Amino acid sequence: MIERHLPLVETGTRHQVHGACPLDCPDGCSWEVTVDGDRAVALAGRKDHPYTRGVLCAKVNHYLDQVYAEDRLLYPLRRLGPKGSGRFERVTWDRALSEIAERLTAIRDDYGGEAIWPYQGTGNLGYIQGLQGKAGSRLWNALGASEHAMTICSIAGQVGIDYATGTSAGIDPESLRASRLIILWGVNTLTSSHHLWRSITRARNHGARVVAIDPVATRTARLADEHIAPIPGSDGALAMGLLHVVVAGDRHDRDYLDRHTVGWPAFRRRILDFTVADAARISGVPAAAIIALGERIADTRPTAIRAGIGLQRHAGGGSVLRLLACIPAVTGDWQHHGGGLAYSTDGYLGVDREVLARTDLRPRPVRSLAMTRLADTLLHVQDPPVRALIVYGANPVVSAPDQENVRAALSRADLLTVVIDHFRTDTADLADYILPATMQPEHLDVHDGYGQMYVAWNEPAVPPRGECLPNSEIFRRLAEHLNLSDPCLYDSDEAMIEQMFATDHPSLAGITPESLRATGWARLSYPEEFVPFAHGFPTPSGRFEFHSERARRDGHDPLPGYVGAREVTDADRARRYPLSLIAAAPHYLLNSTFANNATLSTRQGAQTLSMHPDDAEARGLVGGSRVRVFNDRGGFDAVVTVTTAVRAGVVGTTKGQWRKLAGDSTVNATVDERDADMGGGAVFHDNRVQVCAIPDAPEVNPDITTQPEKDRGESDS
Ligand SMILES: Nc1nc2c(c(=O)[nH]1)N[C@H]1C(S)=C(S)[C@@H](COP(=O)(O)OP(=O)(O)OC[C@H]3O[C@@H](n4cnc5c(=O)[nH]c(N)nc54)[C@H](O)[C@@H]3O)O[C@H]1N2
Ligand SMILES: Nc1nc2c(c(=O)[nH]1)N[C@H]1C(S)=C(S)[C@@H](COP(=O)(O)OP(=O)(O)OC[C@H]3O[C@@H](n4cnc5c(=O)[nH]c(N)nc54)[C@H](O)[C@@H]3O)O[C@H]1N2
Ligand code: SF4
Ligand SMILES: [Mo]
Repeated sequence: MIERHLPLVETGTRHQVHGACPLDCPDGCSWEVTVDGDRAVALAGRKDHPYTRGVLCAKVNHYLDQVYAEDRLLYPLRRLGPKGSGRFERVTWDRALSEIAERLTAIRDDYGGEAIWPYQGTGNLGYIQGLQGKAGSRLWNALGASEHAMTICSIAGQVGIDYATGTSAGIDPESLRASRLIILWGVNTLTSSHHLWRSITRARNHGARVVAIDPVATRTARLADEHIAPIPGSDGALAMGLLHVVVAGDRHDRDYLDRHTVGWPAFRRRILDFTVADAARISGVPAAAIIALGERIADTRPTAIRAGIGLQRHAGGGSVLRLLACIPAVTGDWQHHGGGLAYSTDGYLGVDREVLARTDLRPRPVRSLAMTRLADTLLHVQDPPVRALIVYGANPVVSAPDQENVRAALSRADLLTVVIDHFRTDTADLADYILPATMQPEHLDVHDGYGQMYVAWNEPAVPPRGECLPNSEIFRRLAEHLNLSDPCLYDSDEAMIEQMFATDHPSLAGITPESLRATGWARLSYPEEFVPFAHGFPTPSGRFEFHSERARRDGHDPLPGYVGAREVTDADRARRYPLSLIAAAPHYLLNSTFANNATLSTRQGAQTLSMHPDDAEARGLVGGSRVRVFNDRGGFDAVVTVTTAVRAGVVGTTKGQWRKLAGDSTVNATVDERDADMGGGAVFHDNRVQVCAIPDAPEVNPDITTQPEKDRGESDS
């Protein structure tokens, strides 16, 4: 009999237990759960945490509502009736897991392990229960399952930056406090990572200027000193124009370029050949604004660029981040605290990830399946076909591109689909088995954040509701039902944490599992004024690589340059679908998480579509008009907001709403399953649509679709 490793839970009267937010957010907050008896009664940001500073966010303030929600999954369920009928029956864990194990074994015998696709999303970023540690990897590797490629979020930009700097981990975002010019490029900081605003405010108090570059006047852009609104996907041209201003004015840092970079002469020629007029024509940004910002960049040390993930969801997404990394190399900003590019800090926590993943357990090399090619892979890939899909921490019916085909693919009668989640999501509706997972106060985990430099411990605070189990425990039990013998498949959560910390990586100096468990959080062991590339770059040459042999070998241009969007720039498509749609982060939801929360979904309001007055007038639309937003892939309904916050030709909405709560379909019904230039990244914002009124639909009072931004009686961060 295998020992069960359920988390230990203290019981007693009111006490505090420290933990961390598990969600896919750069801020990686540390929190404190107040427990009364065996119930979590309050959740607050850790006051002593230098990044969280006692404040969570508008979403996670409602996290405990979700823990105790009536619609929370509490027991394993098995499908009754045809797929998608929505009828399930309660079964025991043993029954569910033994039937799943039997099906997986048969599939593996008939088609090989690669017919199994473990489809892990971003619902939990933990090292034990979530994505950072690729929870479940050991089991999937022992089975020889296909590898799951995380292409849905930030990969294109990571690959692009890596060609130039040798890593995708940029500067410490908190170093922005020392910046004199901050460029928030394709990021809606106040919605998607609001804790950074403190560092920005500190810089501003010392005279720094903040420029937002976004096709949409977001709440972040509105609070910046200057807003530049390029055509979506044209940022590479804008970056080249800015570089042209710096270099043509002979304001580049020759000394830095000589000592720390390779390929400068060729890249310099490319910059000089790309004129400000080219940049203005392609980006739609007036030449005067490009010249003014280029001169400001030339004049201001240190300048920091905070690039968002939204920026790279286009065909040229890798190339544009590669170009943004070049700006601080040309100006020499990489050598200054407060200068350089901040994109992700993923990688600074130097734990041993391989000991968690254990790819050595694979019986043979396996194929990799891209998360963003779910429909195509399930419908068309053979050799072997995918016969089992195990979905956890993900809601692909909502979040993946090509929604109509994702639904069709998940409706395949011959596909075994297991969904492990907290709620009956749109994806769970199409499952054969739904398994209930614990939520953050109910399990053990370790976290970092991809926009800060801390590590955090999440101690289980309360017993799991119903029969919920941690992902890690579900995988241990499944391994047992599969009769797998490798002892590492049965390691406890604590044992895995010990293993991942058993490294002498300098970032962990002074940090042990025991010390972390005691304190709840620690700053990684990097200098307070951290300048990551002060002494060189982790590239093959040890320098910043304008010219990259690795890029050339991977089939890319060896030099950085502008690569345009695909649909946005397609003239033929533009005739049929004249509007470029951006579906960015919603303020009150986190991806599709919280869409079933009554308070937050009310605050988020109906699916709105922001449209420029000219585009609205041309279609006879007014604020509150109900419209269909569509292209040849599918469509969704929305309520129009007429606003100059978007430029003409661009419409804006948000991701994340559940299909079954929003109507028949949501934004990703219009998005193509297509790769960006690098890393197979997704292209959510490189999407053309048409919009028409829904005949006879009553107008909706636009004031009730989204509540006024500042009048909600609670902190709106
Ligand atoms: N409240 C909330 N917070 C979140 C999330 C959420 O859903 N809700 N999601 C989390 C996740 S998973 C991620 S990856 C991050 C994402 O957060 P961000 O990095 O902020 O990314 P997005 O919201 O997709 O897009 C950011 C901005 O980029 C703009 N944009 C789109 N296309 C272009 C372009 O071509 N050029 C320029 N310059 N700008 C462009 C959009 O208009 C948008 O305002 O946020 C995380 N935080
Ligand atoms: N149109 C458009 N689409 C987008 C984007 C966009 O900008 N525009 N952004 C994309 C981005 S950046 C991302 S990251 C993806 C995110 O897409 P997904 O990875 O699918 O994330 P969510 O939609 O939040 O779904 C996460 C699910 O995990 C569940 N979950 C949370 N914690 C746990 C746990 O501990 N165990 C288990 N088993 N389940 C858990 C939650 O309840 C939720 O149902 O969406 C992408 N989709
Ligand atoms: S800001 Fe981000 S990390 Fe912090 S509580 Fe909210 S979602 Fe979690
Ligand atoms: Mo993401």
